Amino acid sequence: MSNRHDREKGVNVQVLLRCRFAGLIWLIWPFSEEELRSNAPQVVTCNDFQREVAVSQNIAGKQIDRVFTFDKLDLVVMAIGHLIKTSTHLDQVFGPSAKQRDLYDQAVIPIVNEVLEGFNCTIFAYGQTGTGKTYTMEGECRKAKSGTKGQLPPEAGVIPRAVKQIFDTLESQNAEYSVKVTFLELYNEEITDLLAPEEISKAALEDKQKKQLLLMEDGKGGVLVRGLEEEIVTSASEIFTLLERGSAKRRTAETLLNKQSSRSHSLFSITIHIKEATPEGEELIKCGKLNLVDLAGSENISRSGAREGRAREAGEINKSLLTLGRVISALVEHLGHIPYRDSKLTRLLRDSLGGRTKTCIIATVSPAVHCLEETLSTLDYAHRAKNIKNKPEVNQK
Ligand code: ADP
Ligand code: ZZD
Repeated sequence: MSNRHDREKGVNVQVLLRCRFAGLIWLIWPFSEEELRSNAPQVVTCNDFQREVAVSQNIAGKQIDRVFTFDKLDLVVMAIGHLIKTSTHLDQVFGPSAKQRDLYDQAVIPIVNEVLEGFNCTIFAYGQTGTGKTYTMEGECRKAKSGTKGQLPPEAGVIPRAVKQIFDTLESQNAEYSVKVTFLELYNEEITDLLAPEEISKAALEDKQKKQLLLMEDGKGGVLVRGLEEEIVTSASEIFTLLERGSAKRRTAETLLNKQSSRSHSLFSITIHIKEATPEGEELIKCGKLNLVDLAGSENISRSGAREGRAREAGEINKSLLTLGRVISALVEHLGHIPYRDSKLTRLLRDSLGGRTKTCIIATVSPAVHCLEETLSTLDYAHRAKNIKNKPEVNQK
C-alpha cells in the first residue's frame, strides 16, 4: 500500500529469485571430483555423502568461501540462493521445492491486491532459456484438463492464478466493475496480437501490410498499440478460453514462420475498472492494470552460435532485451537520457521502469553447475534492477 513516504521517495523494484529443479541434468551431470577439479575456476563442489556444498566465488571483489549443508536436491541451488541473498539483498528466494502455489501466494497475491486498489503493477520473468520463465508466468495444463470446476490445475502459473484471484475478489464484492485483457507477442521488434481472431495461415501471418500494429504515444506519457484487440471479459473462464486461443495462435505462428520461442517476449495485460461509492455518497472510479511479461531468454545469442544469416534476427531480438538492460543501467546511474525509445519493449513498459507502476522481477535460474555463468549474470542483472525507484500512484477519478 502506498503512503506519502512511498510517493515522495519512490519504491524500489522488487526482485525475487526462483531456481528450478535440477531434473535430469542432475543425473547426467554427476559432480565428480575430477570433473570439478579440471573445470577451473571451481565455483561449486558437492559432497553427496556429507550433503555438503562448498561455494567459492568472487563477488564484487570479495572472495566468499562457504560450506553449506542441505538436502540433496536443494543442494547447489540453495547454496547459490543463500550466497546471493547474503551478498545482494534479494527480496525472496524460491528454491526448487517451491510449488507454483507457494510462489503465487507469497509473492503475487499482494501485488494483485494492489492492482485491485487501483495501482498499475508489472511482473517480469527474466532468465536463461529453460529456467522456467514460461512455467512461472503461464504454467502448464498437462493432461489434467482442470479437474474440479472452478479449480486451477496445480501447475497453473501466475497468469491463470491472477485471473482467478481478480474475479474471485470482484465477484465477492458489491461493486460494479469491468475487465479487459490484451495478449501480445514481440518477436524481432514486431508485435503479434495473440487475441485477434483472424485467420491463421502462413500467408496471413506474413502479410505485414494487412494489419500493422503500431505503437503510438497516448498523450498521457504512455503508449498504445494501435489495432490491438482489447477483449472485454466478464468471467475468468472467458479469459481462459481467450488464453487457449492465444496459445494456439502462438504455436501455429511459431511453426509456420519458424520462430524460436525463446527469442520472443510476451505481454499479458489485464485492466480493471471498479466503480465505488465514497462514504460521502460520491462516485469513485478506480482503475488498476496488471502487466505480466515473459521475456526472451537472456542468454547471449552470439555466444550460442548465431550465424551470419541469422545474425540480423539475433541482433533484433536482442534489441528489446539489450535496451531493457540499458534503460535499467541509465536509471540506476541517474543518467539524464533514458533510452526508452530505442525498442518496442521499453516503449511498452516505460511506466514500469522508473514510472508510476509498481514493478517486480522474477529472476529464474537453473541449479546446474554448467549454467553458473548465466546464473550469475542473471543475478547481476536482477540486482542492478533492484536499485530502480518507481513512484506508484493510485489511478482514481
Ligand atoms: P523458459 O521459459 O525459461 O525457457 P520453461 O518455462 O519453458 O523455461 O521451462 C523449461 C522446462 O522446465 C519446462 O518443461 C518446465 O515444465 C520445466 N520447469 C521449469 N521450472 C520448473 C519448476 N520450478 N518446477 C518444475 N518444472 C519446471
Ligand atoms: N505454457 C502453456 C500454456 C503453453 O505455452 O502453451 S498454459 C496460461 C497463461 C497464458 C496462456 C496459456 C496458459 C495455459 C493454457 C494452456 C492451454 C490452453 C489454455 C491455457 C494455462 C495453464 C494452466 C492453467 C490455465 C492456463
